[in-house]
Amino acid sequence: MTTSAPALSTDLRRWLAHLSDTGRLAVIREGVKLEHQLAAIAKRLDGRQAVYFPRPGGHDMPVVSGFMSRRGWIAEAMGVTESQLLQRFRQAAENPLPWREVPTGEALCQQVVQKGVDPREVLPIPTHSEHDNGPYITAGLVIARNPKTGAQNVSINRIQVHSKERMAILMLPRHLWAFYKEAEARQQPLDVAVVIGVDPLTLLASQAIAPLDCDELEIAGALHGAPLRVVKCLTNDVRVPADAEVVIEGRILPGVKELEGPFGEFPKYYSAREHREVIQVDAITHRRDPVFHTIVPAEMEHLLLGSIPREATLLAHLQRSFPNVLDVHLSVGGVGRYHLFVKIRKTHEGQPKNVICAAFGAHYDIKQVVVVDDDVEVHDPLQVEWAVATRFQADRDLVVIAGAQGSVLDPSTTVGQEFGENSAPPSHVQGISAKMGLDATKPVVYHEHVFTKVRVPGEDTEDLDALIDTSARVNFETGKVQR
Ligand SMILES: Cc1cc2nc3c(=O)[nH]c(=O)nc-3n(C[C@H](O)[C@H](O)[C@H](O)COP(=O)(O)O)c2cc1C
Ligand SMILES: [Mn+2]
Repeated sequence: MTTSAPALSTDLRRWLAHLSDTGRLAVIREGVKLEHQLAAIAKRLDGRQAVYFPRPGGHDMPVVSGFMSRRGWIAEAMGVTESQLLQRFRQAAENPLPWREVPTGEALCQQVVQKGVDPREVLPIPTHSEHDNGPYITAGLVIARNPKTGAQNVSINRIQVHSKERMAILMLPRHLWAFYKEAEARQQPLDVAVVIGVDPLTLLASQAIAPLDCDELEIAGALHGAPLRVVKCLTNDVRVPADAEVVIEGRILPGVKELEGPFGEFPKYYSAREHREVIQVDAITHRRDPVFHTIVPAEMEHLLLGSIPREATLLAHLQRSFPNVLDVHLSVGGVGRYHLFVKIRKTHEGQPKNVICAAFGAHYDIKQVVVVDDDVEVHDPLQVEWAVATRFQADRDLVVIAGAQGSVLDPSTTVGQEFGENSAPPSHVQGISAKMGLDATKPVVYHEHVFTKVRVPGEDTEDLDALIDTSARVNFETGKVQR
């Protein structure tokens, strides 16, 4: 396995040039509208080509989208094959590499400094989905420091830009939220940087499910195979990737909330309009001629950035208790979050149900677990469905748990709930969900060939390139082959 990634994926512009050189980047004509049209085009090309929009909505700054929209591209950016992806990510997550700080003068992201400006005027921020409440930053890495320890954290959070100096942010109860609550308890704002336009591996590292106080920028360094160059923000102490395209410096204000949403989210539904925390903008810094990155919600770039680091963590978690767990996959149909497929080498009849229970506890988003044998490819949903069709019996192999915590963005968890003044139930009852596990494994011992998968000797090994005669044409009147 290669351990150092190729340099092209440690730099956004080189990665974009590489996609372009290999026919994977579509350049769209100038003047596309930021409202809906840009996202519509990016969505049409989702998973096929990244998209580059010069001068969208009359802005000088171009927008790029979809440069991480295939599993194979992400593996390529990491310098490994698809089958090594999870192992490589896990290795980096377990061996973070501290960053290296550079002075302001060496940081590309601070070449241009703007204060007192409206983000909507400086930046080409798209409005994505039909019912979105205006323009949203969807690919911003929010970096903050733990007020207690000073350790940094990185996450992507959707940010609604609704006035000159203020932006509303959705923080689910994870690390950024914990830092904010700590600052708020001291009646202090939480300093943040919103970093837009980073290299593919730093983007991926932002999604690591790491322990509190593990700075995900160090996981980015480990993925790069070299310490990430960072620089201190100009108006606060947050350290940001020095070569990022755009950085918005600001503070999440204590005790201030403004209405945010609706917004089309990863499950392909809208999340409700609610009061959310607010970022006060202090400065915008950027490279000369920067590129702005937007992620179209619920499309492949969004789903994969979340699902691959999660798969890596879930695999590590399950393997700690069950060494015979071989692989996991969060299916695209399950929006890369809700449906987990687990491959095991089963030795005891009860094992799959234990694995199911452990997976439910590994992440609250997981709603359905299917356990399959080692002759089933978990990354292929057709094979998993075949295993369910032929190895699963609902009265014997089904596990159901009622009333557990699920994803607050799963609309089916709201059925039967009272809706409050801003169309959402109170937060402590949001996302209550059943869990379902399916043991789709075959018995350890079975009669003769009852569970032997049909195969034809040679089906995997016959050399078709050598065997297919491309110059031959058949005369179907005579049945003879001609050349
Ligand atoms: C495109 C994208 C958008 C996201 N939007 C949000 C969001 O609005 N709020 C949120 O809490 N998490 C969001 N996430 C998920 C977090 O970024 C992710 O869970 C992250 O790993 C959390 O970091 P933490 O474990 O350090 O808290 C988003 C992820 C992606 C890829
Ligand atoms: Mn974290």
